[in-house]
Amino acid sequence: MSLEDYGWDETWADKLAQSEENRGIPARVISEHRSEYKVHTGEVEMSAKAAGRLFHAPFKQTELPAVGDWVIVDETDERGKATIRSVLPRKSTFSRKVAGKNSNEQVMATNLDTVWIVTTFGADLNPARLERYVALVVESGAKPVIILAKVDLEALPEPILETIQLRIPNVPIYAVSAKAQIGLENLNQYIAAGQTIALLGSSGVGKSTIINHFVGHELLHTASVREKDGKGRHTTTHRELIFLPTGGVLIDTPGMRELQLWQRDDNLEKSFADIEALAVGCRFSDCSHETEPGCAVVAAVESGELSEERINNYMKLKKELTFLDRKTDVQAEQAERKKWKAISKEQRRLAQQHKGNKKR
Ligand SMILES: Nc1nc2c(ncn2[C@@H]2O[C@H](COP(=O)(O)OP(=O)(O)OP(=O)(O)O)[C@@H](O)[C@H]2O)c(=O)[nH]1
Ligand SMILES: [Mg+2]
Ligand SMILES: [Zn+2]
Repeated sequence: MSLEDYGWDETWADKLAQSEENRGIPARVISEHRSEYKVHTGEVEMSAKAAGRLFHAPFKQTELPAVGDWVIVDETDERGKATIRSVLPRKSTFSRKVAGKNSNEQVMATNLDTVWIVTTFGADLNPARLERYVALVVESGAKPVIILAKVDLEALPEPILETIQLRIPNVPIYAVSAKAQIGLENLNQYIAAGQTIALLGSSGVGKSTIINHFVGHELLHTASVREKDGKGRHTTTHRELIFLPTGGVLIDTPGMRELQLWQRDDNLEKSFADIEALAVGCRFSDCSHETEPGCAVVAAVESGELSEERINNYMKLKKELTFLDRKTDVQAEQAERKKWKAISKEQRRLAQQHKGNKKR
């Protein structure tokens, strides 16, 4: 295996050459566990930690090494541990809002070419959520692909794929079964030396089982879903990069518990290009497509050109994004206020000192 099999190419070599901290060897981050990293140099795998300077300004939390990153590591120390000196600029960043109150961004995986969004028919099949995953993947800079897994379990109602496809146009959808070996050959086209693919989806949908198929043996632990509600058991607990014998890289991820969209709404435009195109015909340029007269979007729903479901989903997503934006604004404002407080305090202190000096 060489670095090229893992995705290294001239673009990365250029980035390395341009990097300030370019003494050391390039490696790819395979996993992260409590700030302990595993990296691979193409020759060996080693443990590594991030250099202290990466924890301080001007570096942001989101710039710390993440699974999928190309990094520069130096020689291992006496304990066999390498230090990650720097992270090469990413070509794509998959992140999400951290579950919980604060709208903080969490980087999940980087430098992805494709993301396989895995779902199953039945309780897990939720077109609105699929749409959100797709928006998130497009936002990250990677290409989304939808995989309807475990199709051996239930006979799919004929039009189900078409229904999803109508709702989410331009994203390939494949029905597969890793157990019964159905449809997997359709996924081969994404696997190639240098290509990085991450698998996303709820726990128990069969992500690790699909990866095991491409690895060729039971590399990853899998576990049956709970009988009473069909929910997975969160068997995979951390993100991990897996090098395929054929070249190419798959990233296994734990089943997602909560998926919220991360601010910027230009991806909304990309995912709902049809609605944005219709909106050009609205009488008011800031039309909310709710109550305004001369709304081309409402007209399209009325004429049946646009499905009611799709417009509802668009509205829901838009509301969620506005909410997140507002939340981020409030946080930014608070941080700003805190900063000014500190500055004026410092000024008062200096003024006092100045007075004191004069008296003396
Ligand atoms: N019938 C059937 N079962 C499958 C198929 N693929 C996976 N399974 C089973 O579904 C269960 C969950 O599979 P996993 O691969 O562990 O699911 P996962 O998505 O990795 O789940 P987490 O790691 O918890 O996120 C296991 O018992 C698998 O054997 C399939 O194609 N058909
Ligand atoms: Mg798993
Ligand atoms: Zn309108």
